[in-house]
Amino acid sequence: VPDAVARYHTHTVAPNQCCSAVVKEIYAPVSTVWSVVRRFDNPQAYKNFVKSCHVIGGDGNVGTLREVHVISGLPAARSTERLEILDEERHVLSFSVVDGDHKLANYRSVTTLHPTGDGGEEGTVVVESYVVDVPPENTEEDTCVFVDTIVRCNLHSLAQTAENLRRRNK
Ligand code: A8S
Repeated sequence: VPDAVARYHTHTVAPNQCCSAVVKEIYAPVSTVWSVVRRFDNPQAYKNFVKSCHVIGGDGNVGTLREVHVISGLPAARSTERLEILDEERHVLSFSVVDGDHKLANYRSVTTLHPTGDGGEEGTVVVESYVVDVPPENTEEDTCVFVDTIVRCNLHSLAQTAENLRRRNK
């Protein structure tokens, strides 16, 4: 784990940016978790804030663009996002935010999956880190608290989704 984490979760952070990471243990094999995470075209499979998502360009590989609409009640309605890394062997997905009506300028996240469990039940540790500009009227801390909350919610529902799939596949 340490090598892969250092490799993908070391970010260059400019003075006006902040960076953080969330870690979540999931009681399902990497293959099951990956089957959900790898679907750049279908984030609504586990991201509860996403109302709809449409691929607006690209062939599914790096450079593919999606337009995400989020549920009401959030300080934003839509986000345009670009696939940056999709590594099927190492289980790495990364995307960046390239447009939208929200405050998360230059957002980029990296999600990696790591197997756990020796002998018994197979599990997965998910690491998701991000870098984002701190909006002019905000502090670094408030920005990280806001984004950490969203990412934590997403990984919580990813766990539920993957653990349900695991139960079904047994
Ligand atoms: C993700 C991560 C984040 C998504 C944020 C941080 C967002 O979709 C929401 C609210 C916003 O204000 C910004 O992996 C934006 O999706 C839920 C619309 C980008």
